[in-house]
Amino acid sequence: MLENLTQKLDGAIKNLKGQGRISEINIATTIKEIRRALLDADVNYKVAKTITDEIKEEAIGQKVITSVKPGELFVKIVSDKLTELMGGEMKEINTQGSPGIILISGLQGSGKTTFTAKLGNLLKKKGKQILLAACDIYRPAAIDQLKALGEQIGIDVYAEPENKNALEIAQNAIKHAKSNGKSILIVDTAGRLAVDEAMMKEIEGLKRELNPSETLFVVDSMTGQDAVNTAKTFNDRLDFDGVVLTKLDGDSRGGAAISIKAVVDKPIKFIGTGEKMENIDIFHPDRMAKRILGMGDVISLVEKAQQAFDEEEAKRLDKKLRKNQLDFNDLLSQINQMKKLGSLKDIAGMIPGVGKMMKGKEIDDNAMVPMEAMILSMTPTEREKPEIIDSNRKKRIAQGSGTTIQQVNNLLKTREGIKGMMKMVNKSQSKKTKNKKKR
Ligand SMILES: Nc1nc2c(ncn2[C@@H]2O[C@H](COP(=O)(O)OP(=O)(O)OP(=O)(O)O)[C@@H](O)[C@H]2O)c(=O)[nH]1
Ligand SMILES: [Mg+2]
Repeated sequence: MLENLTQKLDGAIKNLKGQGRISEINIATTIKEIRRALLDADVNYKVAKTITDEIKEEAIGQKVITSVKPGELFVKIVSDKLTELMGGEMKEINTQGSPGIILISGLQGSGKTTFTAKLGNLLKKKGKQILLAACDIYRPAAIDQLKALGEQIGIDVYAEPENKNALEIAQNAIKHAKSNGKSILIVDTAGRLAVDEAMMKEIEGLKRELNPSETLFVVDSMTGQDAVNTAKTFNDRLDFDGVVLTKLDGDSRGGAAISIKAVVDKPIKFIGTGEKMENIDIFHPDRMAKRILGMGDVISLVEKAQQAFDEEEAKRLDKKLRKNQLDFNDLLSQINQMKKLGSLKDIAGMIPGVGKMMKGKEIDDNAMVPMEAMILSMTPTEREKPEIIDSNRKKRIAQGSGTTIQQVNNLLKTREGIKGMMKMVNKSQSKKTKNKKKR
């Protein structure tokens, strides 16, 4: 996510790192480079100019604090400025009402339908009763798309395939939600290729009549400056409550994330980072700023992990680990858990330092595939008692999984490595408990 910008900002700030203090002279190049980096990332020109002017002013005005190096101080100033620019505090959505109604708007292909389902899934995990309404009456496949997603995440979808009146469908969906004990209704609507009057009228009418507790505007971050312009046009007509930036996982240069709040004065509330239902993040300006500056985002990573990991499964594994009984069934289950976290590249970017370390290196999301294939080629007994895997079995496993004997050997070694590590953890844990007992 936004690797290019991170890389360039890092380069710009590096110049300052060796300096004893920040001065008008040594900061000039850095500021210029930061501005260029922002412009290259498609940040709105005015926004880039204002923020760099402010950074400069603040940096020069800083008293010299001997304990803080100028480079670090400067990174902090930039991080604070970026945070402020992206809205400062995280802003929650309003789901009050019976049901609370969330209206989704945006251009064609921006990711509205995908987001409708992702948001439903997120709210469902928080224990809410969700209903999705299919109000895209133009594209015949739209209803089926939402229904398929609803089925996948176990959420009801209200649709009327024969009805050509979006407002009527939405109103019936509200009734349906009420009589079926649903607390939140998310309304997916139709998009157009470009802003056009008919679409604007329709979405305006929906907002007026439904009186939603929250109206969200979904925009594809890969469209760069256009994303900001469309947001402005929609906001002028719709006065929406928040922005959803999708496709931040792709080649998006990220400028939209940085400029939208400044230009439209509406907060970004969610970001989409992939096609899967789990690829949705609540937008936290401070965490995003840290991520952009390559400082990592451990909090988001932990939250993601907590969401993806099945607590029961974690407990079971922990028990086995402590008894030193880890087998390949467990490794397989770990691989499946990892997959739920999202792309390895995104995960790497969230760990401080790792994103930078991996810069320019391709992180292969398929790295786990051979490992998984090899484990799947083992018999149940082999997975439980890997020590019985002799050269004949190795050969069979390699053939079955399309790998080499060397790879099978490596996998077996990996397991030994994990076991060794666990032994160490166990030892230090038991020492800790012993110490506690002493006290
Ligand atoms: N990589 C990536 N793809 C996404 C994301 N969000 C949506 N997509 C993909 O973008 C395409 C369009 O998404 P939809 O949800 O159908 O978009 P829409 O706004 O409902 O489109 P219309 O109904 O035609 O107006 C689909 O292929 C999605 O899988 C995202 O965050 N990242
Ligand atoms: Mg759609």
